[in-house]
Amino acid sequence: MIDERVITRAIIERYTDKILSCLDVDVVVCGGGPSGLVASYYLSKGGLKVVLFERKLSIGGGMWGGGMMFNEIVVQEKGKEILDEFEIETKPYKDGYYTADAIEAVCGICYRAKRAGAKIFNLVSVEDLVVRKEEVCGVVINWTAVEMASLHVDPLTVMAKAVIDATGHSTEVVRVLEKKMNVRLMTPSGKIEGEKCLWAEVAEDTTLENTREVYPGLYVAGMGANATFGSYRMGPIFGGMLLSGKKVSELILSKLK
Ligand code: 48F
Repeated sequence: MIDERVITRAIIERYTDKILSCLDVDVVVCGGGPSGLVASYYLSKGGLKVVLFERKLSIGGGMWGGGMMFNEIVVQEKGKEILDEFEIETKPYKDGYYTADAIEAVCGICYRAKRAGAKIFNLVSVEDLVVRKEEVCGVVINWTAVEMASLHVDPLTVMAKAVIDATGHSTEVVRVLEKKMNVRLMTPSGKIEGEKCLWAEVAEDTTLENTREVYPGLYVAGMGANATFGSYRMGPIFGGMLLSGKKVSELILSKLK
């Protein structure tokens, strides 16, 4: 016999337990695209308590659609090594280029991040930060549905030792800090430098260089790193995103461990 009351109670209780266990964590990852998911995996594997908030219903960001909805992605040798770790199949294309199925890549990375211990919440947007003594020490979250309906509903907070802005092109979290706190970021101008047009070769390298702390307690990874530090976009080659997720995890692990 199936009792609807049990189903409802199970969902509410389990979700409540899950979110209660994430109110004070080591790392909050904002955005569940490739860089945020890879970072969550390595950070969790390294023993840190990690929670990821993704605005949309689906995790995966810009990876599902490959290039222009042709759902294949391209990675170079170093990116392939990360996909190998996730046991995602890659096929050699030309010297130094590999392809992978975008769906397998998203699902595989997400699955392993979760199994490594990361808590993942979809349908939740990071709308603000908690900043104390010139250091980011938490995020302010709300249901995406509240945001979409422009409802006047106050948010809740999650405290963290480190926050990663992995929100992609929009660099939403860094933008909030810049707009509200009038702070000097660790960029050349002290502000968000802004994304440049597409140049895959340069952008892939600079994504890694730009993956770093941009303000005490706040790190940038993925496309957001290039947008913050004023570099190029790269289009549907994803090695830089994967490597950026790994690099930000190493930076945070060496700081917190
Ligand atoms: O854009 P996205 O995939 O970020 P990424 O990891 O990868 C970029 C590539 O997909 C591609 C590219 C190159 O290869 O240029 O664009 O840097 O994923 C970002 C995720 O963050 C979510 C958004 O819905 C997406 O899934 N997001 C954005 N703002 C917020 C957010 C927010 N304020 N709170 C929660 N999630």
